Amino acid sequence: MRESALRRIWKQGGCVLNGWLQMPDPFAAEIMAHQGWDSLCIDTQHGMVDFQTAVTMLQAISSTNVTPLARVPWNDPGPIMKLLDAGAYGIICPMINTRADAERLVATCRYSPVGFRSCGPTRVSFYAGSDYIAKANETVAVFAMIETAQAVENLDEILSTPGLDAIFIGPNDLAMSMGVSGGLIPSDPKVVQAIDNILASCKRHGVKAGVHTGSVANARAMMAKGFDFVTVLSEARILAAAAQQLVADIRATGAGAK
Ligand code: 3PY
Ligand code: MG
Repeated sequence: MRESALRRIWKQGGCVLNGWLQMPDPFAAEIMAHQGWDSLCIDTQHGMVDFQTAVTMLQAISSTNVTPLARVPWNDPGPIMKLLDAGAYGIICPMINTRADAERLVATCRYSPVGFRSCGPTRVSFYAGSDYIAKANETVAVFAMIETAQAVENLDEILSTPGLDAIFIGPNDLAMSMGVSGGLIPSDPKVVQAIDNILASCKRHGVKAGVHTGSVANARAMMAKGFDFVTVLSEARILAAAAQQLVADIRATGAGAK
């Protein structure tokens, strides 16, 4: 079985540095895969990526040892199982608000007798190796997104779901569900406190804690707090920021001015 870098890092007690892919392009995914991230997540919820393009992006990531993950649009077994069959070594699922949501998500990602994942590892058995079916249940990482006030209320029940590996905080949706404006770098003290509380609960339950961050400083701060999985921006945001800076630097010299 091809190794999951994510699981190796967690076993060693480290923090996984995860990149985020929203552009529907295997070349962009390949470029990102060669930049030193531990894992890369293809965002099929808010990213511009359909299933067929996700397959080509997974193939591009396969040219490296970066662990491929996918965020799914919803807690729906059909698309989740297809992305697992295509090669995702982990699933990040939005809006897990109750214990029942979390149980359904875990069962979707696990073969019988643990869950009800249907057997058909069409591409992943070539990516992972011929022992994929035997090792899949212990390899695939299941992330429940905690991003609503309801999820925070039900946190202990969600975190005690057997087989749930990790949670992933969506700061935008969490803030909005708490009645304040969203953003990847939360500033409202209520949201900041909620994130600290979620992290502390994860530590108590032995569940890995992940968060989406909006800058290098924000990512470093979350790592220092003890998060086990930190995502920074996305390739689209990184491209936009770098291009904006480059254009501004050239304009600042007066070059090209009419
Ligand atoms: C959010 O901030 O709500 C997210 O889903 C980030 O991935
Ligand atoms: Mg969200």
